[in-house]
Amino acid sequence: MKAVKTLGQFIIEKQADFPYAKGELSRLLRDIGIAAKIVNREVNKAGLADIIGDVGTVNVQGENQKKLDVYANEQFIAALQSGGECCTVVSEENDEYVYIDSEISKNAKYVVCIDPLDGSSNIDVNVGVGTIFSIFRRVSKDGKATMEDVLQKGTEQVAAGYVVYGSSTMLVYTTGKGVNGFTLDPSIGEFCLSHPDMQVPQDGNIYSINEGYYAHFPDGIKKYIKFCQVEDEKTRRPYTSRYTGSMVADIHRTLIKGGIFMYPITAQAPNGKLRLIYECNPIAFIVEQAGGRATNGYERILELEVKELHQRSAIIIGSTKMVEKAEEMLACFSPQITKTTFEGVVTIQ
Ligand code: AHM
Ligand code: MG
Repeated sequence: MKAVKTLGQFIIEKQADFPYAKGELSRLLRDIGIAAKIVNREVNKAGLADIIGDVGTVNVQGENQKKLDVYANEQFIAALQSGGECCTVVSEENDEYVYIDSEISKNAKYVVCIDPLDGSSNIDVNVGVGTIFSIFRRVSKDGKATMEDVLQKGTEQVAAGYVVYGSSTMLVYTTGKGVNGFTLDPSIGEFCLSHPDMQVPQDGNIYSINEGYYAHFPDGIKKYIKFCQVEDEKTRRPYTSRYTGSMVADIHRTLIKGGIFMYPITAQAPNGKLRLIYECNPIAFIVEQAGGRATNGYERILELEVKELHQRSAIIIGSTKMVEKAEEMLACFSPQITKTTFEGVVTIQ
């Protein structure tokens, strides 16, 4: 019988890939894994205890904060604080970045950017949710971390990952040497290696987008959606459509089965909806490491300038061939958004 390999064992083994590493990144990943187990326990209980629903507060994005958003944020920050390897956290749930002010974090070298509970509007209805994290080495030498430390380009990430709390709970991460997935075995309380060296298929037949906003998409995206829907035996079209409203769940499926996930600019979200630092960049790093492609339709996500903490971006990501096709169609049209009505087409932006 094959012995199971836990996340902890795997991280220690892989430490040798970084000849000068002193184990800090490994400890940081371990701490994130521990917080993920605690959050998983609560997510699994949603519905039983008084943990579903809104807190009654609104975050910097203007979104209602769910009780579990707040709980997950506290758990991850507490784990990073007690671990001692992280100097600053950027979180979807905090307007400003959070200094980790403790004696053991004095010399901490890493910045962690996190969406503690992505897709949280799905909690109340038992659809999968996730956590997304991104790790950078700080640029400044000492003292409190600066804006320069937190506004680094995606290409500077040293690690990134997500946890998907779904029909089973999985942690998937990369340190820039491929992507590995671990499934939580509830009987032993450990993440165990279940998906070594994950590769996103180069082509696929699933497209994932909130088509409810169709009228508000740029013409290139409308054209690509139509391309997905027409019949063509050779290219296995029409494709299938899947969209959960939880990016982590949609990306996890895309990694395993292939496909394309799109959240383009829309008339309501002229810069896109998803946040660059703690949603698009980490997911782009993972998908590229698995052999896929990640762009905003025109430029590589990982090379986008980061100007502010909660900056948004469009994202088109997944199987390389599908993303390239969408880019090809975007290039044929103006990036302008035109509103489709029953009467015809009206330019609105
Ligand atoms: P959140 O971080 O506030 O949960 O928002 C991000 C989520 C993504 O997981 C998902 O893909 C998207 O928002 C869904 O948005 P929409 O309902 O506009 O399709
Ligand atoms: Mg999110």
